[in-house]
Amino acid sequence: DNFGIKEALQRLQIKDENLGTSTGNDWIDTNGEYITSSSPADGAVIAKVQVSSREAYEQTISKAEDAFKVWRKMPAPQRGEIVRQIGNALRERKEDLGKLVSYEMGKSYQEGLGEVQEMIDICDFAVGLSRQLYGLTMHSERPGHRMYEQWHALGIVGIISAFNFPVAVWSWNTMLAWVCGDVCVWKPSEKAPISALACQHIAASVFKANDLPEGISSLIIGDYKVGEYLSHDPRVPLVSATGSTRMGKLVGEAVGARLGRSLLELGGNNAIIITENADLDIAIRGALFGAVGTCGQRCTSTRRLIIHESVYDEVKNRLASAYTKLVIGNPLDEKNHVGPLIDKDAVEGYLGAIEKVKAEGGKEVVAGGVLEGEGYESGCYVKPCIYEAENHFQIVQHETFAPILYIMKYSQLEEAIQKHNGVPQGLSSAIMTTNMREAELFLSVAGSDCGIANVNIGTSGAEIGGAFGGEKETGGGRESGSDAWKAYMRRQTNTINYTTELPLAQGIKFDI
Ligand code: UN1
Repeated sequence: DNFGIKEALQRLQIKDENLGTSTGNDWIDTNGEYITSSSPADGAVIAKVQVSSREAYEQTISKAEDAFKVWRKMPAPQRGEIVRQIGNALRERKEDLGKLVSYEMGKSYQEGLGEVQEMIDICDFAVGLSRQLYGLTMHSERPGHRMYEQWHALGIVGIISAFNFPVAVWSWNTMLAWVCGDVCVWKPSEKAPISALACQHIAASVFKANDLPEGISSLIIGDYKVGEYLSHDPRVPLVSATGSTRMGKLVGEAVGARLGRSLLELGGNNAIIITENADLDIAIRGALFGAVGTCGQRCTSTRRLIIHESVYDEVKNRLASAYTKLVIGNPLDEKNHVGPLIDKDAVEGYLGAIEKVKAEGGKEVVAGGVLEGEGYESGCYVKPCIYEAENHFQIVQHETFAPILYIMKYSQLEEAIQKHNGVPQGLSSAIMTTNMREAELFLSVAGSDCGIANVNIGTSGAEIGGAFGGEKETGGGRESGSDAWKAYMRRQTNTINYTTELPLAQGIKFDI
């Protein structure tokens, strides 16, 4: 029965055929076409979902505008209470939702559970945040004047998310946006829309139980054309987009052309520097999970290892031997370490990258290939592989969303850092060293140029408490923890005069 996925789908209110446009508890029928979501685990159809139309989008936006007028006036801690209830609803459905994510996306069940845990964590974070949306006070230069700043809700937040974290990315955005007083319209990846339907049901049930209006949590389904409704719409002051750099440039340009705000969290090309002072047991475990976890389909996946020449052969051999122990198969079966790629297009991308690295002179350390035979019928299972490569190779400069690891040698740390930063992307990074000078140089302004820089842990698996995102082609946006909430609000500076005089700032005299 495929690990109880049928029952999980029922409990998550997923039918064989589902509408795809929702303002919460109301679902809009467009009478239009459906997309079919199949599992890369076994190739079976999970469910169908209807694509949103322009008219349905208009209805959604108008409900969202109405809802914003109510929601923004509710005190932030009360909005936090709603998010607390959503967190509890997610706790109740953690196994079901984790299973669906695993089945629809292909990540291991453990990682599916981990993804739902990230949602629960951001709910907890947002609940606390709802009492802390702090602004500063300033001292006015004028007597009898008071100055301060306050943060107001922004309006409708559009969320475009990717297939690889089909539910957590939505939650990092919505839970913050909701406590900030915004309403959200979500366009999930058309490659994992069923997981999104499940989230919408969970959130909508909480809004309903609290007698809140439709339009606080909305869902639209479709490909990039539906995403364009959001990026071109001046009624959507913020579009938060997670996915490829190609997609991010299109969204950023469209939103920028109307001077809206975009929050972009795009591709990475994450590397680990392994120095001669590394604890190699930790370095190898960190690199292994970073490179093959989620079958290499995290934006934080480890793509490059930059290894000191004195430990190069040992790292290479130990990693190669660890790769032989990887068990690849159905992600719902907990004995397997690595599941499938998302679809056959991704398999093509993986095979193409292997061709390219070979053509550019890369040397095979662990061979890749598509798996065939029993259990691999979906055609999406591939072997994680390792190539010795040069940092300047075109294919190494490019993010391939697959378990291909490029390894290279260095002799001086400065040179390693140069290689490390010598790619167009700047998301996550790590150094493996027990030497304090090496670690601090890597974390200094002359070190890693990424949004995330770690010491003695891998590049993936960031906690929600920190701001998540990166520089350069990664897009510059920050989601999740720290003060990332500020992107979801508008800042207002207020000056109040409580005297009978009217002095002008900068000492300007203007008397008549
Ligand atoms: C992503 O791949 O888009 O740091 C997000 C990590 C996860 C999030 C990844 N917490 O690997």
